[in-house]
Amino acid sequence: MIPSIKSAAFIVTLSVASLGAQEVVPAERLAARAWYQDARLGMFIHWGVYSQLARGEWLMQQQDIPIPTYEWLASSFNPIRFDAKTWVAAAKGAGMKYITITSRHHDGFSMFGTKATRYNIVDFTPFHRDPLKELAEECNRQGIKLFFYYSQLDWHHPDYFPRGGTGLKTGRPDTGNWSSYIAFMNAQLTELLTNYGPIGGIWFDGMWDKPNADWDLATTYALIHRLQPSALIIPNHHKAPLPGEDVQTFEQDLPGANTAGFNTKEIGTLPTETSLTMNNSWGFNITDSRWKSVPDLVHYVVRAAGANTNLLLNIGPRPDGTIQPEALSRLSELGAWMSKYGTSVYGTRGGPVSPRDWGVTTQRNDSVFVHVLQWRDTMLGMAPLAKKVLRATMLDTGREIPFAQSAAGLSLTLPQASSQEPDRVVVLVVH
Ligand code: JFZ
Repeated sequence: MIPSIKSAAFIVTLSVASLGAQEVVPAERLAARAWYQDARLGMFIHWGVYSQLARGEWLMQQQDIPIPTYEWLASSFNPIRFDAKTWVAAAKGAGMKYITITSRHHDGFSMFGTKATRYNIVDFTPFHRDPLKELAEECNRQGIKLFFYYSQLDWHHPDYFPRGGTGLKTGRPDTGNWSSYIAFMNAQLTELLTNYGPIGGIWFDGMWDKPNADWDLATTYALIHRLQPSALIIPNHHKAPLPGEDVQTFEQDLPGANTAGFNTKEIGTLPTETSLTMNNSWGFNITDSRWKSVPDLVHYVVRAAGANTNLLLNIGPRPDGTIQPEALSRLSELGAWMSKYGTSVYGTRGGPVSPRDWGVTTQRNDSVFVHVLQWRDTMLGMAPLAKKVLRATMLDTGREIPFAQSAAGLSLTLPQASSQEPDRVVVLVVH
């Protein structure tokens, strides 16, 4: 008896450590994860002191900007045209269900009112307002969930010591107390989870800077889940999920793909997300004009949904608080597509046929949505479905289309592809 009990316990421990699969997750958090998966599309916002430099969010590190110089930049930050209502309306108009915004990026500047440091937007700038509070209130009014991006890496805080791989030339003395730094982060996270109403969750980033440090994640994760039991923990550590985490996120790649070079191919059992830039930058970059086209953005949303993954699509607002017109127009055109075709995306999970070059499938109850993305012809042959197809209609017109189902697969006779439509969506009723 004893050896088998032991080995059963061992198996549980192993899988907790590797995939977080055997943890006891409270019902409210499981419900929050399901809500999150149903949402499918969110807005990522990178906005901070760095936006003034108009060169992305890494310039402090890339140009070795010393702390006093960067502090001057912070002290002059005054986004007088920031309007939470406009931002939330832009997200909502794009068909997005949540917003994930940088509360503090690697530069260490807090974009919210905090008692843990004076280096924050309320106390350190002439703006004196708390944009996260304004956003939280507006999100609440417009029915959008708000998540906070929070950098564990800090190029400014003296106690971020010993240092990691970046932020080495900002001029800090070679001393510092790591456990004070962890306490500082926990104090800030407590504020973020206490002062802004119900929060969707925390999106962590930067642990990769010091992969071997003692981050004491267990304490921080338990703190978050104690303060808000349905807040999700979404870490961008580029590793397989750890205990306490709720979503596995992938940067610029669908799960399993690794064009970015730093994403893991280990996929756990948690909900997944892909974050994506709309041009090639996260933070405002004034010369980055490599904007993705609207059809490409539609394809990203649909390919993510077909891979059972959320898409977190980024904007980098300007330092005055306005959003570039190139981004705004794409958001509203994406929203127009979502309002017409969103039923084949929202509330779905990856469909019965895994992603293919020609497109993807999604499903909800007895509906399977066939998304034909990359196929010029009218005849499409698909892999076999386990269930019987009762009816096939086009989502946009509601017209029935001919189909034939056999052991070899399913063939669909589609209307002609049109250059106007990025996706021909077929609704299959299956039984
Ligand atoms: C991280 C941030 O550094 C970046 O500024 C942005 O916020 C993005 C969403 O997340 O991006 C990374 C992090 C680590 C690596 C690459 C990009 N890495 O280890 O190569």
